[in-house]
Amino acid sequence: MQTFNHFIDGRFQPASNGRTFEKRSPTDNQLMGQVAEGTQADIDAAVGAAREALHGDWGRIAVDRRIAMMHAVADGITRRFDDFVAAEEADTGQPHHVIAHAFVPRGAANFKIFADIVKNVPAESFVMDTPDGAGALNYALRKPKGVIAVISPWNAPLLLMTWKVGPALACGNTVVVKPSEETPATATLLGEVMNEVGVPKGVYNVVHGFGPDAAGEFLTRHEDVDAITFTGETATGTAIMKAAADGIRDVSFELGGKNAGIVFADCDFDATVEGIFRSAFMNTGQVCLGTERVYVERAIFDRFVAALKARCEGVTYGRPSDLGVNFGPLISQVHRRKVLSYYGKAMAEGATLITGGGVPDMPAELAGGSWIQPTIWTGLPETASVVREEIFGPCCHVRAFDGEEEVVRLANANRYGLSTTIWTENLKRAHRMAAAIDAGIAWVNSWFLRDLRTPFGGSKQSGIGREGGVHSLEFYTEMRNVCIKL
Ligand code: NAD
Ligand code: 6OD
Repeated sequence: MQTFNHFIDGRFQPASNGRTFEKRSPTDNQLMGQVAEGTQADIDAAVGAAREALHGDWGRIAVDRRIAMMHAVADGITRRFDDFVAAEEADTGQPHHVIAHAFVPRGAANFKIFADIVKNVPAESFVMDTPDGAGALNYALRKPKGVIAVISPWNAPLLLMTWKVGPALACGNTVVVKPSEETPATATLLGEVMNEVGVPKGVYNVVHGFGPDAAGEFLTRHEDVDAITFTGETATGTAIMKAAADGIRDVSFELGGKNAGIVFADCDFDATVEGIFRSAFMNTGQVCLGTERVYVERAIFDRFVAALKARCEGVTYGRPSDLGVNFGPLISQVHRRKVLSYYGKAMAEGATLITGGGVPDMPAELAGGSWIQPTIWTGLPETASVVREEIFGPCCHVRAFDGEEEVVRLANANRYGLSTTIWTENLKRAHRMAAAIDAGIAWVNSWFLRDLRTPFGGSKQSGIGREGGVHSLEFYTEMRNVCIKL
């Protein structure tokens, strides 16, 4: 049995009132441990420690030393790779290959890349004329924004948290992280790494707990928080934006998606089936960038649906540590009830069920887990709830289309605009489609292929702002103009 305490001012500590909540395994619903339940006093202490560190060692540290420390954090994650993999597998129940090859390496990369960017980004400068002929020199200083609140979700906990903590710290800020209540493990473990590599106390703080009227909201409403970076549901983003309005705090939001996968008849068929399968079903469909709407050009529709069905019916369920397993459970029983309610709605709205639609038979020791079948529907109108709303589960609706104009109209008729994945061997068409789809990210013949220097974020109700590369610096620093009369 584990205890997940807060990490405040460099020390692990329980909640101020001693309260905890349970963390259960998604794999078998067994009790894994108790998590400190953050209070207002805990948030006050964490924000206070973060502010103190800004005024203290962290505020005074030389940039080179700060950058070296960020590399040390990345190396610390790599050194304790197996611990991070085990913690993330236990928290999420996702297969070893996803955690070990994709998510945990990104934890380390998120520290390295932003350290390098901060070190190398040039400063803006302008020389100007003055009436006396002497001139003046303007240059821009990048100052850290201050104390940053990081609110993160459960679907790729380490990747998504460090995607914000990495640039925030590299830019000289301090952070208070409120990880998802579902996945406390890797944020806690990162506290150990921070101490191991000598990051000053108060720079990285973690307060566990819930969102509304709890640690999350206490943090976003805290008057000494300078900016809020959030990944999660669009509805939560709305609540946080209201909280941020008091005190005019800046926000960066990575929110929900209902992303369209677009398959043209001229695609590389086998690679496309594999690509769409990954984009719809990786991480049991719990990826914001995932494809829940698939549009397939009519000429290959039947063949494509049959191939995707076969791929779904070949998945292997089981514990993350079993290397033959490639399909994990959903994060919780609560989330499974939500996804299953959509499975029910699809049928009630007249879907044709191609495969799945329920819960797989599992051996007795795993029967308590949040297992669910990958599911494909066809035959629904675009007005159906499973075609319009984000489900965040392993399911997609597949529809035939005729021509680019129709598919652009269908893909764009949604309130979200996070990503799209387009499959075609026609280069001109690829460029046209990438420009035409309303999305922050357009992948062509690929999906979730990430270069961390690129802008990342959503259009429409999928987010506010862009992070990644120098775009992260835009959010995590404030530019100050210095004008020197020569
Ligand atoms: P969520 O919005 O329920 O929770 C995210 C975090 O916000 C959690 O830590 C939660 O405790 C906290 N929270 C909830 N209400 C709050 C409030 N009122 N004030 C402050 N904090 C609050 O999201 P989730 O269920 O953890 O994650 C799934 C969602 O995240 C999906 O919608 C998915 O699309 C989205 N997501 C988006 C991206 C992206 O990059 N765009 C990435 C991953 C996940
Ligand atoms: O790759 C990233 O940087 C990122 N933010 C991925 C988001 C995945 C959503 O589930």
